Amino acid sequence: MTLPKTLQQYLLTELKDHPERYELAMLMADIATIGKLISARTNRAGLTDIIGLASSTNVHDETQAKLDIYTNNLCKDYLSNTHLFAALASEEEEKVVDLKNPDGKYVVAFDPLDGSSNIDVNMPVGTIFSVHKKLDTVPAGDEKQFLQPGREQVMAGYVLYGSSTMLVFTWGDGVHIFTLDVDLGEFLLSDAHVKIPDECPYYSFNEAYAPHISKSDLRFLTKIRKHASKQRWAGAFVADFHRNMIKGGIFFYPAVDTSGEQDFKPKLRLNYEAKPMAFLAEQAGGAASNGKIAILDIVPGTLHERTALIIGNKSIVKEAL
Ligand code: AHM
Ligand code: MG
Repeated sequence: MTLPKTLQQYLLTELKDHPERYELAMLMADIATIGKLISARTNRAGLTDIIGLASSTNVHDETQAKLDIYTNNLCKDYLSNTHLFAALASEEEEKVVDLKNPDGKYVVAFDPLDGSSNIDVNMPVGTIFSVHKKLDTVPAGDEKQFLQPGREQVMAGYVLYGSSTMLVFTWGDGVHIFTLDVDLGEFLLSDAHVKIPDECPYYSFNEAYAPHISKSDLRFLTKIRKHASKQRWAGAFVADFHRNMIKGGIFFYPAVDTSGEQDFKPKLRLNYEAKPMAFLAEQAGGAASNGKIAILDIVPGTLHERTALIIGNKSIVKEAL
């Protein structure tokens, strides 16, 4: 019987050739554990309502809020105990969290539960992470730890909680996919060195925004619609990115103006949404840009900075530039 490699086996095998990756392998194992815990909790999200009704408490709204908070606290608490990370940034934290690990050599940025409104309706959600080396020139809890360009990332990836739970990551030598075997409680290697197909059958853009984007973005959208024959919008970036990486496609979230005053604003966050996915996209032979420069070359100005994003098929991303 052949069984695919478990994540642990994979990481240990890699360490034979790259002993310098020891700490990153440990970090990956920690993030995988967090992914398993969040997977178990999101799978029970619908049941929490039933349990709430049984005790005659309507916890519906609270439950949703709880899941965002639960995932954020889990990342924070778990990682502060592993002593590998010095600091954490998160969509759910206004400021950098100093994890008080003086020996920590890395800092991590999280979107703990991307697409969290999908929880209401049993649709996919994800956890995104981006790892940088800690800068020794500033304190661990300084925002500057996270104002490093995406090119400096040493590891990045996501966990997708969909029809199955998948861990997708890169540490700079391709993109590797592991699928959670719930019975074994292990992530098993399902695809190594994934490449985005050259064909681009899919595009992901929220069509409701078409009347609210700039003229140049609309011209680009027209091109995308010609290239791709199918439109998909999961409402969770992780899920849309994943489809496009596997099947071939392009994801487009430009700045949007809903005020009618030509005040175009982007939505997605640079540090814990665009940067890690751009690292994955480039490692899978794709590209990512904000319409002007590669996402990985942007030097973030603030922790929660937002960016326009075009990511996926390389030749189409190039057309936008
Ligand atoms: P979130 O991190 O608060 O969940 O917001 C990000 C999400 C992305 O996952 C998704 O692509 C986008 O917001 C959907 O936005 P919209 O509802 O405007 O279509
Ligand atoms: Mg998000």
